[in-house]
Amino acid sequence: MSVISTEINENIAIVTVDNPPVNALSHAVRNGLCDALKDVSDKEDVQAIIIICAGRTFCAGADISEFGKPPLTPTLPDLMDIMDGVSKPLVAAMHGTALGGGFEVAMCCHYRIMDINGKVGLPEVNLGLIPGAGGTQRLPRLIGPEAALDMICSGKPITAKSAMDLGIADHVREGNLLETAIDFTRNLLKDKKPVRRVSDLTCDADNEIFEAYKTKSERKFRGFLAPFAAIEAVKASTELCFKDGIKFEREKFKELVSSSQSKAQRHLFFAERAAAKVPGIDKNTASRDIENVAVIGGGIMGCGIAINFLNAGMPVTLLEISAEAGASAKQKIEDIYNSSVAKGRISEEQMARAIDLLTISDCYDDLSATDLVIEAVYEDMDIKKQVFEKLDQILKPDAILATNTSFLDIDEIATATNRKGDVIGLHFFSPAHIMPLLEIIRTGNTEGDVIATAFALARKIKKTAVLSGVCYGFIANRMSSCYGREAGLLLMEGATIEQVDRVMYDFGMPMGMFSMLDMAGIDIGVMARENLSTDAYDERAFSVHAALVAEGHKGQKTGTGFYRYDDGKKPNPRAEELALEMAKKYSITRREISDREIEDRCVLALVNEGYKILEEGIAMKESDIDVVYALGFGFPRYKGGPMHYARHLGLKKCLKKIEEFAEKHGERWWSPSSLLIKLAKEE
Ligand code: T1G
Repeated sequence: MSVISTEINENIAIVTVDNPPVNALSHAVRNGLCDALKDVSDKEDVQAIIIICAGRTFCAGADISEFGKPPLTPTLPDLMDIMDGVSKPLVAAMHGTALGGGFEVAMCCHYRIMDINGKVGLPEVNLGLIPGAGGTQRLPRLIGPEAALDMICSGKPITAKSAMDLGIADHVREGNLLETAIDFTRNLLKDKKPVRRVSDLTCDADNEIFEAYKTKSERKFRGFLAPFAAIEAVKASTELCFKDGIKFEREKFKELVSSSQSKAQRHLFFAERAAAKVPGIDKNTASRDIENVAVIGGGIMGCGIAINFLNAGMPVTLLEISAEAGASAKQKIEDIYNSSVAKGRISEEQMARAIDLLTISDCYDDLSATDLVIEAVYEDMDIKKQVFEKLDQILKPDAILATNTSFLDIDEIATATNRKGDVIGLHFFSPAHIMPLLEIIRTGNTEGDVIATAFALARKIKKTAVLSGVCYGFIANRMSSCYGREAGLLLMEGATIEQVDRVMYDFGMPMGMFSMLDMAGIDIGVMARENLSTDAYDERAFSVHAALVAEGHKGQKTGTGFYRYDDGKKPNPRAEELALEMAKKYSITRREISDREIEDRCVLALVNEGYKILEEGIAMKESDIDVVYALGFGFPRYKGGPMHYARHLGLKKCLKKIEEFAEKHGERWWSPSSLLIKLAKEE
């Protein structure tokens, strides 16, 4: 089947791209478009040309799977050159998401019309790139450099209305796009509208706007290369002629496409999509209809979980222990929505529609017709088992029973029911209505259709889901506790709170471990460890944490934790004293510790545990672990996740350091993963 077809409608040529699923500008598409445009340009009876796409969207960009391979001609810039040479009106008719190279193709046209629900955007920065087919030169000429900077550096698409307002779209419509495009083009010809090349336009701007934008971007795009390259390329559009600007853009693009950052970000792009591909579960696997949801527990997690489903237009019953507790939970949810309305993220009507879908209850019997129940009660095994016992008694036969537990053994929770196959873990990350990651945890008995249902639900609530088996902390928290262990031990051994945090912040984490603990509440982890036997974790590493909590230093919520917050953010002297006291208690000799050792121990603890999680079959593939740690804990996307980063460093090199740590700090935590040993040998 050809990916390009051409139809002549009287004096208009209609060139259609049909390359499912997203009409990516693959080599075949580029080749076909070049041939079609040359062909129809030569036809005397053709007076105008429309480019349109079949399927669900206009071209969604270059074919990302081609990156990293030798470029095949015609390249996208070759196609743009041909388009810029067309001397008949070229009209792009866009629907769906015209992104990246797709939007650049549209900007190479002389006129652009859009479906009212369509979007356009240049998301290349999300792949560690900049637009590489004229986007950084044409968009500023169309909408001005400042608006272009926002679109290109944010990578965020804009709606058809905004595109119209900005002067990108000439016409927006509802109804049949092709008919509209033909009518629009006929009018162009009737009115003898000229060929209107964007490359003929010019744009200029004060240099200050680029300096100001760079300063504004420092914090937001810390560590990333692409946004700053984009600023340079847009700046070039105001200083150089179009031809030289294109050359500048091309050079920058080439640097980025071969960079480790772009390879890492492209890896995550595909990894996030691959996570939903579970062996034995595919489009044909039956899943259960989930029309309504119940959440048990109206704490901050329960409320956040409920909001996900309310936002997806699903009725939610939130069960609390009393009417008062229920009212307080409803207030929490309303406060969250009110804050989104105040920030202009949603309208009053959207909030009203969501709240209308919410029912508060304090009676389990109200859940008897519920399709899916998610418990988000106190992180205590006995309490969770009591909840599941009750649910088992009242829920209808094919209901799904889910737990939001972060650590606990879900196989054990399931023993409280007579329907183990219907029990699954749905582990959300706080704040649950914002964090994009969902860990789906299958027990030894979870039915395949229950897993398939969970993945379908994740798509519906716009979460990226990763499948995990049952172990303490599943993938995310098990790995994070290893990183936390090393941070705690480094503090005892002589590193300072600020040093450990600075090193990992400079590595690219959103914040250091101790800052994160203060934000989340140090007491959460302390309470979780109280239920653990002391051979399950390194008591020394978390002794300062426990002592701080015992003295009321729980983190930001109490004003003091590892840091104090009464006068800016400074290390809490009490925490530093406790580090000395605990080092003495555990006879740990303190020493000067290098930044290099801090980074190696924190990162390689993640890597080693990640390979252990893989070899135990808890995670299905390395890329799943990368998705969990990038989306769950903000591992820098330009490093691709712990496992991708380990391969970037070299597994042999990683293994050697891990063996040195085992030598120095003992095998208990540093015994190298056998899978890592195997893979390092094969490297
Ligand atoms: N290339 C190759 N495959 C792509 C693709 C692309 N651009 N976009 C999507 N896919 C695959 C994806 O891997 C998945 O495959 C399937 O399509 C459905 O995707 C020169 C250099 C368009 C908003 O960054 O944002 O142009 O898993 O599950 O949720 O300047 O896909 O089914 O095998 O995401 O409906 C710029 C990336 C490229 C857009 C649709 N464009 N794509 O979302 O479906 S660089 C992008 C998306 C570029 C130029 C530069 C989304 C989507 P599989 P999906 P979706």
